[in-house]
Amino acid sequence: MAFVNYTTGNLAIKIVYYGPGLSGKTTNLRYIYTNMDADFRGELICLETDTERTLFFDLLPIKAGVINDFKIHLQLMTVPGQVFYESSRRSVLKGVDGIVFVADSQIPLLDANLESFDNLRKHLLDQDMDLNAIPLVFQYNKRDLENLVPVETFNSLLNPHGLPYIESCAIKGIGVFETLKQITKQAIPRVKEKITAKESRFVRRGRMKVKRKEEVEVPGVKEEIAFAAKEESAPIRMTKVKFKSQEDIEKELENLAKEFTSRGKK
Ligand SMILES: Nc1nc2c(ncn2[C@@H]2O[C@H](COP(=O)(O)OP(=O)(O)OP(=O)(O)O)[C@@H](O)[C@H]2O)c(=O)[nH]1
Ligand SMILES: [Mg+2]
Repeated sequence: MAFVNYTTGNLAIKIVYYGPGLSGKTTNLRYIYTNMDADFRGELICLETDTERTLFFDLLPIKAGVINDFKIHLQLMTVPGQVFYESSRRSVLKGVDGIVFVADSQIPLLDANLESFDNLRKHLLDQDMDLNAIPLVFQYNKRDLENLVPVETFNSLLNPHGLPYIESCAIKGIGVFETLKQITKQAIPRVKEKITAKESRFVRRGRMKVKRKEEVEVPGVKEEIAFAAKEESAPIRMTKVKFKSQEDIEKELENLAKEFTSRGKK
């Protein structure tokens, strides 16, 4: 669930990039980082092994714009795809507001994609979340390679409900910003709904205007965001944390989520 701080006027929305190992999740975040105006994004935090595989998660905070006077922050996170990092994936999914499923389009990896998708469904169910009720976008990545799973096959196996999907080549940035736009377009109205429903139980609180019990406005949340991409890529500077205990990571994840919403008091 998104974190809202009515005193600072900040709203943090958590978007998780999920998918099998090496499908290109971290590559998406790196591309966004290097191609986004530095004023609009924070540092890229990567917790990875010596071989650059994601160990716990990657995190990229993004200021998605001020709408009216509500500041929207996106927390883009990836899970580690390697099968044995189950507990890290579970932790990262806590409180998720939107999911990008990054599939690897190479035919030999079809089963790995399906397993990862089942794994996602299972982790969400364990946390009482229904995959069908969460904003979801598919990214069929590595379309530059040969021997590819046809898009129709992916759609019939992973995406029978016809949700948005993007064919991408994340290393070249093709489809990366389009994916981000699609998921925020879905996630923002949902977050707005949830907050409205939740807060309607309370009377006047900070910046919320309560008219009648069920008629509550969350100021400044609109459905679509224009990302401030720039023409030249920035050199990548990221904070790499090599080793931490699972417990430390869990705490860090919670703090990070809260931290964004408490920044920049008005
Ligand atoms: N050819 C090609 N390679 C890609 C593409 N996207 C990512 N890669 C490469 O695939 C490899 C894995 O990419 P990552 O982004 O690290 O994969 P990941 O999903 O974060 O992997 P884990 O952290 O282990 O789960 C890297 O060598 C990338 O350069 C693509 O669109 N085309
Ligand atoms: Mg990764």
